[in-house]
Amino acid sequence: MKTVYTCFCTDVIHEGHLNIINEAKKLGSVTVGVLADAASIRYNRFPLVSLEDRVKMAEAIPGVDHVVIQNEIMYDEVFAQLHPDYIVHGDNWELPSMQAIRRNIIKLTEQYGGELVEIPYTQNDAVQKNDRQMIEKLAMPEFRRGRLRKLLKMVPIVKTIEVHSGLTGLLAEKTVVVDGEVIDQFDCMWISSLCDSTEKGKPDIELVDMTSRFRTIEDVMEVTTKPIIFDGDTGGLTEHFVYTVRSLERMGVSAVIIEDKTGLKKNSLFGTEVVQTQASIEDFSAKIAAGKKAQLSDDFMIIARIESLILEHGMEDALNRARAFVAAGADGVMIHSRRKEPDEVLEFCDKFRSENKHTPIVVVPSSYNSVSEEELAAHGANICIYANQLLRAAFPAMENAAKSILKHHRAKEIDSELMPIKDIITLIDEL
Ligand code: SPV
Ligand code: MG
Repeated sequence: MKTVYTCFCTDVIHEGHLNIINEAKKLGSVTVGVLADAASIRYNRFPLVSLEDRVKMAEAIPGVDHVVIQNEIMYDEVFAQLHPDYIVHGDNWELPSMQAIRRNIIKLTEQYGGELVEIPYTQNDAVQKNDRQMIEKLAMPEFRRGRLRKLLKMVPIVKTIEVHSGLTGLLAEKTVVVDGEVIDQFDCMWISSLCDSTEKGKPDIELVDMTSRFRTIEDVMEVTTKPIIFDGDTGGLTEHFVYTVRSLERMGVSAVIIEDKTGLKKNSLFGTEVVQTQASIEDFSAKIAAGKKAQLSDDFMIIARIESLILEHGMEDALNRARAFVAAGADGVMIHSRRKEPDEVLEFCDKFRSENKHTPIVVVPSSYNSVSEEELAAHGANICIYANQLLRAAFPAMENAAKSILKHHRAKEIDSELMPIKDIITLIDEL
């Protein structure tokens, strides 16, 4: 009997999947591969249903003979282990990521034998509604909030990009890169105090109030599903911070990072060029403990940001603080540095990890930007935040356009460097 293989990356079985199984059944014995969590996240979207339950769902489909877990998006392992006679797939190959998969399957059939059978993709109102409902569910506060903790267990390092508006949120949500056979996208979003303030033409000194910062979160949340880490600056007064924690939880934010500074906060990238005061270990620990006490949900995280390296107070001070803040209840630590090289951050990670195996470490490689995610993960870092790149990319492009129009007294000269409005509009979903 011939063998047939098809891969499912879905949280619900709809008529389209049943159709694929029906067609597959006509060709031979059917094995369904359920795409594993980490691969699902890279390729499509975050699973709403556990892998175990997705396997059970596939097993329950009439006509399915075997169910296996497909660990990678590409089919190399499938061909090497199962040598299927047929790969059955819907003919919906529009996205570049889908085309890369198709190329991979064709390459493997040439290498191992076998045939790709493409079935007309079922696209009706019910299937589309199903899809929209899944996206809607992913965006709900209850689900979105817990996603960061889940991601920390699923991926080697949580890749997080700065967003400061609905549009930048859409970029974080939808940008997918296909590099040969590697497909990747961001896991998470960072609402930076620097970029949120700069976008409003204000300095990054806790001047933009929480109501306005929350508005930015709402703008991003309205059009995205990925989890959010909020830059809470110093957290403000402890008496105020406890309210911030509740508001963020209610909105569906996954984590707040607060930094151990007191008085007028300035941006860390100024380092010791400006006057900045680190909070005492006791005071900052009390703020963390109060936040944790106020927190109602189990999945929200309060992460303590340590400014000892920024303020040149030394590695021992940084490590002492990390120990104290974790003891006070912090769910993670962020270590920041403004050196050009990653050495001191990697040293911190190594030393902290040697005594604490599990508390997540957050890093922000803005100035030490030559370090790779892989290297950071190898030293025990769990979340990598690209804290300001989208804003810094936009500003020079906008300034350039403004100057060109002023210089030429018309917009023709700059037009070739601008994105067509039609392309921008396709980013935006209409109901
Ligand atoms: C931010 O993005 O606002 C941060 C990171 O706090 S940094 O600007 O490097 O201090
Ligand atoms: Mg900040």
